[in-house]
Formats: sequence, C-alpha cells, structure tokens
Amino acid sequence: MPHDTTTYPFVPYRHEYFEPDEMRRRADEFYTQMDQRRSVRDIVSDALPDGLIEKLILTASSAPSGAHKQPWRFVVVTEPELKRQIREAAEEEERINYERRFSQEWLEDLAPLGTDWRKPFLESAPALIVVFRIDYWFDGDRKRKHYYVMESVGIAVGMLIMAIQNAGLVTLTHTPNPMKFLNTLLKRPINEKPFVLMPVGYPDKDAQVPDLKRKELNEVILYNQSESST
Ligand code: IYR
Repeated sequence: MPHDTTTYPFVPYRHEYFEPDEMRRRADEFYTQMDQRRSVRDIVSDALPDGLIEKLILTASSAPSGAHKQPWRFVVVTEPELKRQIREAAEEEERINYERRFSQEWLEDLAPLGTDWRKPFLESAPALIVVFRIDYWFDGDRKRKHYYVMESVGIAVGMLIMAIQNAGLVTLTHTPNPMKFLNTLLKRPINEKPFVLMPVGYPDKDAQVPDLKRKELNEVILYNQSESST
C-alpha cells in the first residue's frame, strides 16, 4: 500500500500581538505562577471539576511533536481498585529500588527530598494520568516509526504540568522503575511504553514541600559566546 504523501492544505496563521509592556506583564505573571509550582506528594481525594482533566490533556496534546505524529497516550485512572493495584505494584518496585537497586550516590541525592518507597498519593489522588510514549505503530502490517519520541512526549508532559498548575491543582512526575506493570494493569499494547505517572488533585491543607532554591538566572543563562554572564 503506497503511503499518503499529500500535504496538508495551508491556511493563514493568525497571530495575537501585544504591546511590549503588556508582553512583559504577561511574561511576569506567567513566571510567577509557574515559579509557585511544586511537586506535591500530599494529595487529597476531593473530586476534580467535571471535564477538567480532559481539557488539561488536550492542552498537553497540543504540544509540537516529530512530524506531528503526537506519539503519546494519556490514560486517566480514577477507579479506586485500579489505583490501589497501581500503588501496590509501584511500591513493590520502589521498595526494591530504595533497598537494593539505587546506588549509594543516588540515595544520597534523594535524601534531602525525603522521598521513600511509599507512594500513598497513587491512591489518594482523585486521578492518575499515566503517560505512554509510542515509539512505533502498525500501518496494516507495516511497522512505522515515530520521530523524536522522548523530546515530543517530554514537551507534552511539560505542557501538562503547566496546565495542571494553571488550573489550580498539583501533580508530581512519578517514575517507578521498571514501569512495565502499567502495560498489564492498563491493558496497553507493547508499542506503548510508560513514560511517567502523574497523580493530579488538590494539595492537602497541611502539605509540606522541601524548601528548595532554584538556580538564579545568571546560573542558567549565557549570551552569545560569553564565558560567564556575571
Ligand atoms: N522514582 C523514585 C525515586 C526518585 C528519583 C528521583 I531522580 C527523584 O527526583 C525523586 C524520587 C520515587 O519516586 O521515589
């Protein structure tokens, strides 16, 4: 079967322009909002507003992707028994990670964050979004590859994180390892690989987070060929 090489019809791109002051104000406001984002592990079971999670996932799915293949799948888990099974399987792997698989150096790097193998948020959060990357697919019986899958899915997850923050909810990117159990529990085919697991919900009123400092601008930015921006 010859594959389709027709191009998309092209349409005018409509752009919304802002005055420079308005651009700075918007950038400032957006930064402030994003800088308030934290990975929160204490998530309560309060239900999410109807239709919200779908809009957040649509936002993520608007991300750019290699050849516009959108090589992702978002599985939303709200059913308590399924959440319980996911928690059980994730904790089993994480217990082995913390007890045996993580190097001493890795454990030392994690120690300041106070994480351990226990993942109660996998049950307490009203929804889990399990993001899968799709490296290849079948066009009939012809195996077709996707492009820049890690980059594409990484960008989509970044946009999902921002959408969640913007909507007034919290999340964290949880990556139990190995994550193969998610294919079994969520009945996904082998060409879909678990990428990240994100509980979504409201923070507990008493939620605490480590008092992290983010890098200053001059630690992350360089201009042109400068050796140092300071
Ligand atoms: N996935 C484990 C360990 C972990 C690893 C990193 I890198 C972190 O930044 C945080 C945790 C866990 O979720 O506990």
